Amino acid sequence: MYTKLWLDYETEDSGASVVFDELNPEDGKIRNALKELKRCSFLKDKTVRLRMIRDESLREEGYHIYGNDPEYTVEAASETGILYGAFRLISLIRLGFYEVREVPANGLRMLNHWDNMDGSIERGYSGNSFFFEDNKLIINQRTEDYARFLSSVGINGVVINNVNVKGEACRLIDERHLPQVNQLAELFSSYGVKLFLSLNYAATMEDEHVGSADPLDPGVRLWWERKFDEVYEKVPKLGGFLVKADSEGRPGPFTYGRTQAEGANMLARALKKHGGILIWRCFVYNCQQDWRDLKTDRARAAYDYFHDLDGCFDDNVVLQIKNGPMDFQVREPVSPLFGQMPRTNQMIEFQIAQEYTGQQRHVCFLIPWFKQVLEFDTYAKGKNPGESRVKDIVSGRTFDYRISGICAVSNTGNDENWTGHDLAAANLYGFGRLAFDPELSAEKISAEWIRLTYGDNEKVLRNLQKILMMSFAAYEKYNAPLGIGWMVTPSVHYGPDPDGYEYSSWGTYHKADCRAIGVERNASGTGYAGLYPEPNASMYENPETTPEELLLFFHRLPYSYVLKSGKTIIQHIYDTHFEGAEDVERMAELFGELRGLIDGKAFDRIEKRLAHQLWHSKEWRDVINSYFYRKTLIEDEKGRKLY
Ligand code: GCV
Repeated sequence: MYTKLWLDYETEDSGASVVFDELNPEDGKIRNALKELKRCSFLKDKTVRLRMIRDESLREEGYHIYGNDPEYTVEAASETGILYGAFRLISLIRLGFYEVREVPANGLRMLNHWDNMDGSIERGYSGNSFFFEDNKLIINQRTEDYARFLSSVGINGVVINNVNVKGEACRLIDERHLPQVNQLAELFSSYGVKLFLSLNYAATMEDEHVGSADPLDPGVRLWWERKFDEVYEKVPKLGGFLVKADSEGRPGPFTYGRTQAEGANMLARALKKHGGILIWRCFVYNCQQDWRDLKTDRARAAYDYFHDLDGCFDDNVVLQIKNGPMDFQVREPVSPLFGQMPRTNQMIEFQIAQEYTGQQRHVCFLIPWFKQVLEFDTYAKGKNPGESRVKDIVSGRTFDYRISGICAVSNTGNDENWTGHDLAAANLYGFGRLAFDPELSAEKISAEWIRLTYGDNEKVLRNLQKILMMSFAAYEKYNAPLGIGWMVTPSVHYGPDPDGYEYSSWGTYHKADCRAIGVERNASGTGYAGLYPEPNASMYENPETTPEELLLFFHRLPYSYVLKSGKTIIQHIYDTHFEGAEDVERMAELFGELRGLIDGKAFDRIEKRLAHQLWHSKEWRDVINSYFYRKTLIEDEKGRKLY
């Protein structure tokens, strides 16, 4: 058994009576819309008219919903729009109905699963995969419920296997798995979601007749053409492929002295006639760096490898760029690639799997953070407001991209509650809603999720919303300070270990000594700050104008440097770490007040995780504060206990 998250309204066929207008009730999406409306007992005695209309402004996925109790109409220009509209109507009725006309802002709204075919999940914190077990695909009711979740929040694409394609996953595009891949593609498609696969770039190496993965080798090209012909014959609705190349041990075009564009285009051309798209990741960097090397800056890597290739990628390639230049730290600047490749399709990659943000054992509602990233103005089109914020770029508006959008590394697994921490489901729901409509506020999204999941009790809404809305800031406070990142335990990425990555090959250093901390990334350092268009380059160049939450990411500064608050860096570190743990204490209290108001099993699960978070936040606090105390021997002004 598993919970049904925000769609927990299943009852016997007792919902709305549905009238069809200009549409085929036999279409899979329409059938699913009908099924959904029939499931809702609160729609009993209501009539819902589903109407297909010609209205270009609604495009492929928009809808118009209007009506007065007990009669409602969902209009759309496609079956997908009708299905999304039906889901939206259901939540609107539960939340308080008002008329809406909505069209998604982003073309691609995807989830990436890092699921392996043996059933494990890389960076998975909620059990095993529900897509794979023992090197086989799983398709069951849970798969369908997952498709319902995605569709209900407007997610329209899913990559089911890990970008690190290994073992049996290399054979996911072979005859033996394709019938099931097709079954899955059909199932998802009937919910308006396209299926994608991650691809092993070097698959051709395993064919003894080819023995190469050089993108300019005609034998390699021919192999992929034939392979995609076979795949699309068996899986006609496949959306395309995602590739991680030349990164963290994955093979890629660099092995042959070719560029990332040559590698991507080779695959994209073979996909073109099938209408498939190729999503190519920009997470390319040297993970064998010498920590003594003070010149190489990992933060620059994606920009240095990709920026000059603008205009070289085919039009069915889209570059998938992580939100920041490093790797999903709790605070990073926005990747400087956004806005600086006007002739190359781009999409942004977030991570709702909480690899560095508490691994779904800590509450960390990420939507306020994602909003900050999306609102960041790249000034790529000069100073006109609203033209080149990250959200304008990835929605394709700024440069008229043919393909663009938003994706996130998924946080789901086969745990009873899907996401390990019950409250982590707010990130799944919230990501979908935000990808559909980046204008939604984090407050609105969290309120919707709470009410759809836990009902309308005012206190539940108030307390849970407070917990969610304070959680990201709390986590940031007890984590690595002022944007410096990477004070986690290596490899598992959980718990504090301030020097864990300091003398490693991963390029992630804070360089704390007894006098100063931080990496100089302005012109006198690695020059990273200068990669941004003005006025951002100048803003980051100077510590006085750098946003303080990123101060140590951009600058190396003495502990005595005074922040705008009037506090020194060292005092700020002490204070924020004490505050972070206090915030968690408050979160646990707020939750404790909800005993008896939410389902007992869910209550117990959340209470246990909050107790762990409280203990762990104190561990973070004491380790980080003691680390800096021992480095600097500077006392806490408030005389609190340091070790
Ligand atoms: C899938 C980080 C993670 C890896 C992950 C990688 C990536 O480095 O720790 O587990 O690999 O990002 O995004 O490809």
